[in-house]
Amino acid sequence: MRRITIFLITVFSLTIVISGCRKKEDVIKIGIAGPMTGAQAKMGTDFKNGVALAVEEWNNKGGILGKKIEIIVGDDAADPKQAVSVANKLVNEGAAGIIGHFNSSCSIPASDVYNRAGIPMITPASTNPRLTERGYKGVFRVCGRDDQQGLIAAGFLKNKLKIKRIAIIHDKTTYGQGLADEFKKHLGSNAEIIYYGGITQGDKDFKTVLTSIKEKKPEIVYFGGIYPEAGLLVKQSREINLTAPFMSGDGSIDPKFIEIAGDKAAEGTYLTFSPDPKNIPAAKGFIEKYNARHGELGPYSIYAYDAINIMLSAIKEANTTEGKAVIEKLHSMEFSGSFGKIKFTDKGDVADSPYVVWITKNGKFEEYWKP
Ligand code: ABU
Repeated sequence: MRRITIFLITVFSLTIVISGCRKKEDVIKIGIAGPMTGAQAKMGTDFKNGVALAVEEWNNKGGILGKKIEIIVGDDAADPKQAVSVANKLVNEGAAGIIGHFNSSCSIPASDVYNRAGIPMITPASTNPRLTERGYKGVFRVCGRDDQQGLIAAGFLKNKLKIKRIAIIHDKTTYGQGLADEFKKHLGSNAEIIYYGGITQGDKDFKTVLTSIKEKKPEIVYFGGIYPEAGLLVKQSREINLTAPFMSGDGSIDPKFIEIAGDKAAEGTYLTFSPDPKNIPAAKGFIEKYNARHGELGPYSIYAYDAINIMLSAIKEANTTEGKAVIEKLHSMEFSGSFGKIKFTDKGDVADSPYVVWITKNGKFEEYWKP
């Protein structure tokens, strides 16, 4: 009897182990990482929505390598320490690749984890140059870089607005301060920087710093940071009658910025970002699908869609989920994305990533100036 019991327990345990292994191998897991909660949760949601649409399309066509694709979501809450925990969790759960993170301050430390694990990551949105300057072969981005974005913002002030008295605020993050510094560097000695200083992400009252900036009579206020603080800065500027136009980067170009600032206060704000995808024929199909399913496109929904499509195409072409082979494929392949052809440089940046200047008008963003 005892023998039979041991035999049955062994068979039962083996069945669990085998079915557990089989379950693991039945799907290809891709990790999606970004701020899913907190003030920047809209960006994480945009990522998830873009990625989910692509995965649905792939799964409807049968998946890849005979397997369905499964998304595993990691919420970094825009916090660098949480990003590292999330990265370890996604690796331990068997992610074959990562789409994320949003914040450069999260993507950079998380990429150490993915690099050690030998799996590729493609960020749709992290623009700080340092991300792809550390020699990690498996780190890619489909967006541009802040050295390119800062150059365009400075060129706009010099060549189009022709103004010189500039106040610069940043949010002390890798992205925000990095972008502010690139902008300042490219302004050169012609500009008069009448204020340069940081605020803290998550703070709600910026009237003290704005009052001190107002006294210096800037012709424009530039902000390196993300839309929650950008919206409050613009709203509170107008409340204290600081009327100088406001300019920011890709981290602020979300409808939430206008919602927080209010239509009237946000009117005339300049923002650097990539050209309007609505004018790009290859993006039409995705935009229509996204609008029908989720409403207005977020700035990085389309980048997330392209990023996952590139990752899945590389897995398909490599004919394996083995990290080294997929990374090699990502370096060698050319991909037709929503913005046109995408080819990665040796560093993992996109070879071509144009920036233009947008403006807010009547509660909407529209393209305004091309260099
Ligand atoms: N590039 C927009 C904000 C995300 C980041 O780079 O931190």
